[in-house]
Amino acid sequence: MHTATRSRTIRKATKKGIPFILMVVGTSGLGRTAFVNTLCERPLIQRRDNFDPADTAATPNVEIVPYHADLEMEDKTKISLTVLDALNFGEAINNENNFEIIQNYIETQFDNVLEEESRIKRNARFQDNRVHALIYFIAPTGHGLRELDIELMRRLGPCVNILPVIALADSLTPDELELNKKLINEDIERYQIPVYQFPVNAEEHDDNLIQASDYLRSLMPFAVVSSDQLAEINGQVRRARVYPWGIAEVDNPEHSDFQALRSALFQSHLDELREMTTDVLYENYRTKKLSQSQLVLNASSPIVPNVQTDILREEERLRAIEMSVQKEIEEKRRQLLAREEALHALEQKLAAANLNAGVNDSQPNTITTSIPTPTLMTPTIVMKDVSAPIAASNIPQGA
Ligand SMILES: Nc1nc2c(ncn2[C@@H]2O[C@H](COP(=O)(O)OP(=O)(O)O)[C@@H](O)[C@H]2O)c(=O)[nH]1
Ligand SMILES: [Mg+2]
Repeated sequence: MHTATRSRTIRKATKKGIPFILMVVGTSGLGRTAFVNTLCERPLIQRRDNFDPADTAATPNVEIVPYHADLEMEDKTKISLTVLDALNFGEAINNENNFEIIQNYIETQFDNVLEEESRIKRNARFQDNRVHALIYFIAPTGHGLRELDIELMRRLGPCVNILPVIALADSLTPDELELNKKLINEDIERYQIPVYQFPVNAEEHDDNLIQASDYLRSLMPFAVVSSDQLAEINGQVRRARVYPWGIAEVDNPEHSDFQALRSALFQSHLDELREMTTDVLYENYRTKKLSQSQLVLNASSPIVPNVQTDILREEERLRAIEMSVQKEIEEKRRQLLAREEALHALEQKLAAANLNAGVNDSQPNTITTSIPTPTLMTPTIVMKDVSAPIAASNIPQGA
């Protein structure tokens, strides 16, 4: 379906607002809280004033804290926004654990969807909590990326749309900012960091989206200035950071890419980021996960043919025993019949002899009753008699 058509469908269908889940990651003090509050135009995250320095001494683990806001855009689009603030990131000596916690969080949301999709009866109240975008805050060092930045983005890029931003951008001069962007982009290329790629394919997307994408791509990584302060500039009230040496305006494209980033997230690329998450990132994860479980199955699969061969062999063995028992019974029967016939012949002989000697007819019975007749030999007795030695001797070798 064409993106524009799909977008309208989603928007129309969503009375409560389009769900959008945004994660913010960066070391403390890079302005995550200020950015979120500027983005939502309200103090969604309270700044931690009662900050206890003892907290940092223990280098606590990363903690992902959710915040919720219902937003209404200028074009009346409603967004049901969830912000996930990753606290304490990059504060440990070894940050391996940090990466893992964030990655696990994102992948768990994929796992939940995967589990829900494979259910026979769907849960009507299931919450799809897949993360649609991750804003990664890069320190305004004037150099390129730090090892921490490279590692985090490389690990998370395959499972979430990463939008890198230069934090506290007003602390750099325009020249420094330009150089910093160039160095970061070079590092992204050199280390093949899978950050979000604004779409280029004009056949799949409408012209407006491609145009917006071209512009946004040229700004990456976005220079961010956040502020909850208002300043009067040329008779207009604007959000800005005011210094004795000048003013940095949040919404002025000459000072900051904040407006461009906000409209990308909440307007031009809202559907695109959501679709990228569900149709590409999640699908890739799902394929990987399913092929992994297939591999596990294959690795253990020799057990399955083994079990089957064992069952077949056992069946064959039992059939062989059954057949030889059957044969033995038949042989016994044949022998008994032969004896019966011999007896019968003997009886007739005796009867004839008696007749010749003139003996009474009633006497031959004494002879017949002293020999058991075949009818007295019940098949069960025969089975018991023959099965034990036969079974033992008929087990196929190596069964
Ligand atoms: N210069 C400048 N300072 C900022 C900016 N955003 C936030 N700050 C300040 O940086 C400090 C840390 O910001 P905060 O939002 O609490 O950072 P967090 O630890 O990442 O949540 C605060 O004193 C903010 O006022 C910005 O864009 N530029
Ligand atoms: Mg904060």
